[in-house]
Amino acid sequence: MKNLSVIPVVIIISVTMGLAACNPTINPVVLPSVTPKVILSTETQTVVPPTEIPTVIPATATATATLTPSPTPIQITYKDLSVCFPQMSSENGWRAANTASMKETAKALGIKLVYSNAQGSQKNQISAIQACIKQGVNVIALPPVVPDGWDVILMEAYNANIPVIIMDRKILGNDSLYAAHIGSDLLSEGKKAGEEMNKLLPDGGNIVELSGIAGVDAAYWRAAGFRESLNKNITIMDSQTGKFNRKDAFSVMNTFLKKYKGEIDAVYAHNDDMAVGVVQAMKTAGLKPGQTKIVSVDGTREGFQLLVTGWVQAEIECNPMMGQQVMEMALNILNGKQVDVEVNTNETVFHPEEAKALLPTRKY
Ligand code: GYE
Repeated sequence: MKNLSVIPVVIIISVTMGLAACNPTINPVVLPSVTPKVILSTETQTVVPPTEIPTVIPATATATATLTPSPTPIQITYKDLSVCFPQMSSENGWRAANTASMKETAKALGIKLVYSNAQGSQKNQISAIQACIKQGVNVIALPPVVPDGWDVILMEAYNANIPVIIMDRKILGNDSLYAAHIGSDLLSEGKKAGEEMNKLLPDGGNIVELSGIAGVDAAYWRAAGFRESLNKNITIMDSQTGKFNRKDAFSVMNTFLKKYKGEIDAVYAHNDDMAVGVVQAMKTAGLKPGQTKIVSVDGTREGFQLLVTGWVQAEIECNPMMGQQVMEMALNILNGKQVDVEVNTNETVFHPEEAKALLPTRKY
């Protein structure tokens, strides 16, 4: 009897998920997971007998609509959750804070976190997701190292009824294969950076840009937004990738300082690690704080220190502390609740004036 009552539920939901995938008006992500060990309790769930399974499910139907409502719906709690977190890398302080936020939140809520570090490789991230699917996790929270090439693995997760939350960077491809994206508004960060640069150079000037890793959306949108808001009287003399790290940024800035000696009024760095490298190069070249302005992105403690010491004039915040938002969303999805498909983290802009007071409480 037990087995019979489970099968129809699985069939109904699979059929409905199939339809949802074909119909863009249905977001498959709001469907509850059917991972039996968490969702279904045959003791309390009344199930539609096989003969009542509709042969054609209307396009607007949802999985919950096909189930006879149980008198007391089973609510999943945080303690039931196992979340797969195939982190992309450990490239800098921002990433470390992002990892810590996920680990600390999971610990505090009693969630089982399946963490791995892909060392910057998409191949490793895909293998980690495959292992998680095998293991039968409830949710996958994926910070994608690159935007492309996710459809096949996301389809595997989809077929295993494991919802995926994309976090931090975004992906391209079939957006019906994942539940939602939680992360920064990268275009807006770029625009804010441009606005800050305009304020620093009201009469125009020459600047150089240290962009993030080529092909990564954080680099793409930060560059695009910046160009959108930058005044026409400011010239971007050069733009090279500092690969989001201080070592590469140091060597790029060294070259810039030699090539454009005395011509650079300001620098736009796509993240704080690179701003640190830029400052090292400026020090080596004998520049003083504030002589050449810097606008940077992230707002890490190190970035704040550069604000306080006068090297950086504006910090565009990019908040890595997403643990709470990701876990809350995971729980809501599993409980069949509607979730927003695009959730932005709260972010602001910091200047030297407020940096000193805020530095002691800065978490990352
Ligand atoms: O700004 C940077 C990190 O993806 C938004 O990645 C993130 C970026 C962040 O390396 O410091």
